[in-house]
Amino acid sequence: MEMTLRWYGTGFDTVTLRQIRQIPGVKGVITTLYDTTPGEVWPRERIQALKKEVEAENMHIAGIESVNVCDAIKVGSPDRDKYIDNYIQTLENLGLEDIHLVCYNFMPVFDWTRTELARRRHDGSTVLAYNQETIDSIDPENMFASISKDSNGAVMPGWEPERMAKIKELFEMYKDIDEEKLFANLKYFLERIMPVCNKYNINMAIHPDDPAWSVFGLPRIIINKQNIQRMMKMVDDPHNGVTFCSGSYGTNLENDLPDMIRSLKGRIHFAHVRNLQFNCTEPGHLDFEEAAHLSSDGSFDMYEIVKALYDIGFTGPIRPDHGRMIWDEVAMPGYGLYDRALGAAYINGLWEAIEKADKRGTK
Ligand code: CS2
Ligand code: MN
Repeated sequence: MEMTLRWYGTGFDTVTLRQIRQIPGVKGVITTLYDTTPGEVWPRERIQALKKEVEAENMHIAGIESVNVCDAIKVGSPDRDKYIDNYIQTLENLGLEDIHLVCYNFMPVFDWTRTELARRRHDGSTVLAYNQETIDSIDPENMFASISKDSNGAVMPGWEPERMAKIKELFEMYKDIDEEKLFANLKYFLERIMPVCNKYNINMAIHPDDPAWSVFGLPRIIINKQNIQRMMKMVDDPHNGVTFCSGSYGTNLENDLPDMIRSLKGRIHFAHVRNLQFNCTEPGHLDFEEAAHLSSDGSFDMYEIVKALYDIGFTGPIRPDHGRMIWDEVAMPGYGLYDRALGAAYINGLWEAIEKADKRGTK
């Protein structure tokens, strides 16, 4: 594996490349052109400029998160081919710049869904949290307004104000889309982009739906082992793979994370590692919050997750996912420097221990 950190780019991120470079073992960043709109072509010059900026701090771009897929492609509108052509052109431009990993998602309307961006924990840190009763009581069209006051002024990925301003239209676009149609539209998209991925050896890594079930009556498909297997079989190409995100698949307690990782051997191109703390597991009253990465701070066994990645011979980029807001940092919720740096150090420690035990034959 290669330890990385997500960076939103100058002007969008409170964290600098130099700070990232100072986290032990981090030489790669996962980045994006944050001001592009889904559906538009990423100009090659802008990709080059981004690369230069990262390389000037002695790092490299380990992958892109995300090249977002526009709604026309997800719903399969008559004009989708035009947008897929643009996506292919973006992939070509990335390939020409020697970038070989692209994370994306196929979630309708919302990217991740949380009900709070700054829930206070026992230790005074603040974290993103999800409460089912709150979800059930709010109008999805007001979701953005209800949580954005805690965003510390940052534009949250997938929750861009321009998109949220069109929320009614978005729901309208998806009204006839069920899971089968979404699968079919994903297949169509993947079949069209695989040739360019093969040409430039670009690994496509679909991010799971977060949380891993349907919200607000919208269909969600990248939620469990069975559906990912279906997604990979329907376009059976090694470049059609996944981002294994423990914090997203882990929202659904039926998902056995280490078992899922083992079943995805060879097709996990990117890993997001984060821990969740479940406060209530009763359906209808489910409540969880994002914990520190350390196993004992939350509900997951992080050793088993990292060990499963080690055991399948995972060599791709890995990153700590959302962190808590600690030490009075003011940053995009989930994306401060401090707790993610602690997460990176912890995951590095787990990996080193697992690797050394393996080499000594005492796993
Ligand atoms: C990320 C997602 O912050 C997060 O939860 O893991 O927003 C992820 O970047 C997208 O879903 C990938 O397209
Ligand atoms: Mn993730």
